Amino acid sequence: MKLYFIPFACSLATRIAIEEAGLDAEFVQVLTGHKLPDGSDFLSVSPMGYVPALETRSGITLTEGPAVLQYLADNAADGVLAPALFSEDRYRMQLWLNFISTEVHKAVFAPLFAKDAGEAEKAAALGRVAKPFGVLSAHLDGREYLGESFTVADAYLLAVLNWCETAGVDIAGWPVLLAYRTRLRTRPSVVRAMAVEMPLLKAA
Ligand SMILES: N[C@@H](CCC(=O)N[C@@H](CS)C(=O)NCC(=O)O)C(=O)O
Repeated sequence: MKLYFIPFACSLATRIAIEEAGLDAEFVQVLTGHKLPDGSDFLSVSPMGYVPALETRSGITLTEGPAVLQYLADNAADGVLAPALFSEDRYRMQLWLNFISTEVHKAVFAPLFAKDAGEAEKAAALGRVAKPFGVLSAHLDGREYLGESFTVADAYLLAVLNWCETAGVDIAGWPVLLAYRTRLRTRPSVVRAMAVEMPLLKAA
């Protein structure tokens, strides 16, 4: 498997999943201007220019984080990254993957990081934080994970919550989310994944 990533982007969730499950993958960093280290164009792999993108062993290319994460989960040992297929818990995990992707990642953080977003757009994005963070906070109150055990949805949420400070979102206003992020950052797979990507982020 070949995993295309940008340090500390949402693709961090896929690295955490790979670490968590002990899967074998080659990582390829996407550089400025959608260039790949061999000089080729990442847009020929991922037409939107988005990470994560995954080339599977069978040769298909998957984009869209929730799809990539579920592919990894289905190629890991049972129960390591996701509840069993067709179980209620599996659908709940899918619910959270979609929620994080649409209500948090794209609705809030994408505009806050977008170079072409104006002040009004950024202010509107900040105004959209409270509702989904409130939902997540209420759900995680008294729970260790989004589901019964750690899944790729937690990896995705952690990757997104990592952006709060850079994006100007004061996570201290949601103590449950802050505690969840602090806890997950001590998980060995998360520690390893972040340790690999931090020097790459600093060098980028
Ligand atoms: N819909 C995509 C969005 C992925 C996405 O926004 N990726 C960002 C990093 S978090 C990216 O690759 N940005 C680089 C760019 O836009 O050129 C998904 O869910 O995977």
